[in-house]
Amino acid sequence: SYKFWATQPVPQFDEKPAIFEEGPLKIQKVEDIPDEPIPLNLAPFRWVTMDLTDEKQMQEVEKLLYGHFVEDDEAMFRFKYSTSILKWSLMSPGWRKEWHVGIRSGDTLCAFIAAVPTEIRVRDKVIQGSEVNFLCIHKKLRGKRLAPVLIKEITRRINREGIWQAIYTGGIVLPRPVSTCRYYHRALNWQKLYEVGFSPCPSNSKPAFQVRKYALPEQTSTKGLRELQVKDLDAVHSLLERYLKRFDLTPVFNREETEHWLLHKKDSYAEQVIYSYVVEDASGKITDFFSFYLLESTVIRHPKHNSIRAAYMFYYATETAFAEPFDKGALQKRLNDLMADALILAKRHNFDVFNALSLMDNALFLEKQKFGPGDGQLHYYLFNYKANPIHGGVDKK
Ligand code: YNC
Ligand code: MG
Repeated sequence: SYKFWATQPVPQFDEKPAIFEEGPLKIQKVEDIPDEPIPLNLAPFRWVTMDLTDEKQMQEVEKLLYGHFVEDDEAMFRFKYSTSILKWSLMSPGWRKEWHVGIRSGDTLCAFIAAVPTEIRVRDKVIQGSEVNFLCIHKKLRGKRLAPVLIKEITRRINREGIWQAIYTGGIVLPRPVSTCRYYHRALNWQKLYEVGFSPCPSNSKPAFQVRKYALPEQTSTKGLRELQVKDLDAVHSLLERYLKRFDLTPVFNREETEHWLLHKKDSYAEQVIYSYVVEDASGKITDFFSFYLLESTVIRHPKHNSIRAAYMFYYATETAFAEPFDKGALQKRLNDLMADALILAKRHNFDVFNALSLMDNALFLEKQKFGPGDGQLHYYLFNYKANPIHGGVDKK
């Protein structure tokens, strides 16, 4: 019943889940990829390449997503990607203008899809791939089979660069997730989350009790904790590289990418997106780091609140994971200490909620730090790559 996805090089649901050799599904050559766009047989639409260095075009993308991007099932909240977070997400090292694809009707931008290059490691194999995101079609143009056209066009543009694999995520089930995670939420401003309808009050509780339950200390407790600085990047790059090897599906960041994804640059962004902290021990060694990013959600039609400021757990790592012999209890303790401080810092920066997924080592701290499971799932997909199912990090080791 997946009319489009049944035609694509992705694993299908009827294929037996046996253990198999991992690798590409379909091999092609660049010279066999058309150098003309996929036909858009739907007047008055035309393809455009969005130049996101042009403030006006960046604002057009922001506006399309502001009105039409991902909502929750009850249409209470919608992701609100600022131009700062779009710049951070879509202009990462190696980005190409041609991978910021729009459809205009007359002058109006009415659909978008984008990708950036990334190295993806699946178990012991490293793939030169791409990450696809921001697939968005104006609400008035839904259900017209425009999404497959956008996907085929970005595939063509990526293939023209000799790249044949992609990673993407989504809340909906498509053929066929390589991994599935659950969202967890930790209230920082419970009263506001309650008012906007995000956090219900349990029947055996009262608002005042809930507020107390989620209260946080003013001060962090980890000795040597401070903001990430340029001088820390080599140490953080090495620590992150080693830490990510503990998991089966990760990006491979070079030093430049580590800088881009983790270091806030005041002069480049109107608004701070990435918040990163390191722990420096008495000898000056970086022993741990963690990071989270800001993504607001619009509260749709609410008399008092316009948006929620959500912190999303991003990358983290700790030397504690490399103790010989491996000590899971020590790792758990260290991660809980670090994440307790992450919550305090997010609160200090006026975030309303801290979100994390059931991946990496998160199961070691989610419950203790008072995260609760949400309704949402996030499915991970690989395009043109067959891989055995990938489970959360903690289950594995
Ligand atoms: C989705 N999210 O199943 P079948 S996530 C992929 N990802 O195809 P139509 C999707 N496919 O079932 P509409 C999808 N949602 O017949 C729907 N589909 O095989 C499939 N929402 O097309 C769907 N953004 O145009 C069906 O649907 C076909 O008008 C139907 O448009 C869909 O960015 C959409 O949630 C999602 O803007 C654009 O509803 C629209 O409904 C919308 O008739 C709100 O399409 C925003 C939203 C999705 C966020 C994301 C990741 C996208 C990944 C795309 C796949 C990339 C593959 C790799 C390419 C590079 C390869 C290389 C190398
Ligand atoms: Mg459509």
